[in-house]
Amino acid sequence: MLHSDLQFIKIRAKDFISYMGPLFQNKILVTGGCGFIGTNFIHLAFDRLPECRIINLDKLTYAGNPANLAEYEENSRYRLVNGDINDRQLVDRLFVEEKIDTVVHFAAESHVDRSITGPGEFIRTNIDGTFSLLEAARQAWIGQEQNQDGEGVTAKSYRFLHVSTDEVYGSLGATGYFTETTSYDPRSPYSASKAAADHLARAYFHTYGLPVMVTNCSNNYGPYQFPEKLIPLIINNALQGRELPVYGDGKNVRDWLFVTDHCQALLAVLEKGKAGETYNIGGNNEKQNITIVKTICDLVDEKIGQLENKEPRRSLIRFVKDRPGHDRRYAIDAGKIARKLGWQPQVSFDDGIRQTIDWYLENRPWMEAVIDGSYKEYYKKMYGNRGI
Ligand code: NAD
Ligand code: TDX
Repeated sequence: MLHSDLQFIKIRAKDFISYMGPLFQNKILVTGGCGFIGTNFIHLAFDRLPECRIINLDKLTYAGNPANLAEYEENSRYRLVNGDINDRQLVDRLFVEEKIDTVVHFAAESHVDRSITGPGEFIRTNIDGTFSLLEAARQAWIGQEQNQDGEGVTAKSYRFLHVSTDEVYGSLGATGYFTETTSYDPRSPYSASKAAADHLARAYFHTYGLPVMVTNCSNNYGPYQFPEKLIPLIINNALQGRELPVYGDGKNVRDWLFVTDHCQALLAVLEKGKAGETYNIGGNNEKQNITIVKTICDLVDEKIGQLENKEPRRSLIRFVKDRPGHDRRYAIDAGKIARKLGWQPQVSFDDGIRQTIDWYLENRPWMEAVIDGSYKEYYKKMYGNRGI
């Protein structure tokens, strides 16, 4: 073979990689699968991908609840591994043992307020942990086949989906939208740690040809969400007749997406996405926090009646001291994923919020189990002496 032919063959992996193709008998490493979105994703994946095997690597922090997926415990297509994404030996072993060809990376410390009081764990899990996974994938998928220029050659059948957030783009004023080309401007330790992880993930595509895709999604809500986040916290307090804390003036805006719609988008990216690409995912559903809280109050009143003192639940609303550095508005332009992959949200906010409240009403033991001692301590620390 001529030298010039050899040169020709040394094409970067990213030049080979086009759209990914359907998932079929894939071996999927899901990280953080016992958390809110991971749980919903695994339920959807078992429904939609009947021949895939799912290995769920989860450290089972306060946010991870294996009971969410108890129905798969005996299923030969499911394995729960209680471990840390930072444990390189464990992660390397899983790649080899399970012949992992797909990664869906959810594992993270995910709550902005906790990142303000204790940022260290956010750096360890969100940045170091993502680095650990990227390195493990690189070693398993292209490590042996790298040429001297560090160019991977056969990464085509693999995919690494890094699940991220719209918060990396910072805070919007009254107008405008985040697109995939908006500059990063994270403003909390949480969003800064996610931004760092996103940059690392993209760097592994450009430098090593690792087939990475990144998604940046807006605020999710739905079943299995831990009651530190706005919607489940307000539902839980409203059911218990407790005060409903609204930060600042309550006029901060979020773009809400029902969690199953997010998971459908992730499947679309896995199957039809292109390596090296970023996809924004959003609900096109902007609401002020105070509107969300009032809506929940009214729906809970409608479903179970007013408070014992005959007052409506809106009487429980309390404006409290604002979150430091509180981003004012997030809004996603999800045009790219609609155009390129044909994804659009299916669940309206009216339907989604009703479904969510119904789920919490029907699953009171789930809520009771997660608001254990450590949650009570957390709640006291965050809201006990918060003032206005
Ligand atoms: P979550 O907090 O509910 O779940 C996180 C899961 O990760 C838990 O099961 C936890 O045990 C696990 N975990 C934490 N540290 C770990 C570690 N070191 N090793 C292994 N597992 C670990 O989070 P979520 O709301 O389901 O979010 C999932 C992902 O989606 C996160 O990366 C988050 O940044 C992103 N995201 C969330 C939203 C949202 O609205 N919730 C929106 C956009 C993006
Ligand atoms: O008690 C509260 N009162 C209140 O007014 C809580 C918990 C929140 N809020 C406000 C703060 C925000 O403006 O509600 C809004 C939503 O707050 P969170 O549920 O904490 O979400 P947010 O900070 O917007 O971040 C969420 O969306 C993006 C997720 O937690 C992140 O993981 C995701 O990346």
